[in-house]
Amino acid sequence: MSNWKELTESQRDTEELIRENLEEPPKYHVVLLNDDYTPMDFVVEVLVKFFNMNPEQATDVMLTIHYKGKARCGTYSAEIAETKVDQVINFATVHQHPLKCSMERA
Ligand code: TYC
Repeated sequence: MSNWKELTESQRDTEELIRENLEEPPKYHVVLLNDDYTPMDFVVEVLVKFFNMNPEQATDVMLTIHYKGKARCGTYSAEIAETKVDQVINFATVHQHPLKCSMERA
């Protein structure tokens, strides 16, 4: 292999690496799911506490979940979305509610 070919190949690899690293990291929606047992007030509390909603917004979102089955509560980087899901599930578990929370690629 000639030195020139090696040079252009390594240059192409470098350019590819730069392009990959310039891409925006993926975002994730954090989603709350409806169930028949978690009290409405508790869901409102979760939305205020972990998703920085005011009580009116939180009530709207809770009712959307209640009537439609689920709703997006916020969109974050992978690490932040994972942390929110863990926090919500831990908080619900401690209070013995079966509230489900997951993340979806935005
Ligand atoms: N469906 C629940 C009830 O009637 C309320 C609820 C709303 C539960 C949203 C979960 O993510 C949820 N008590």
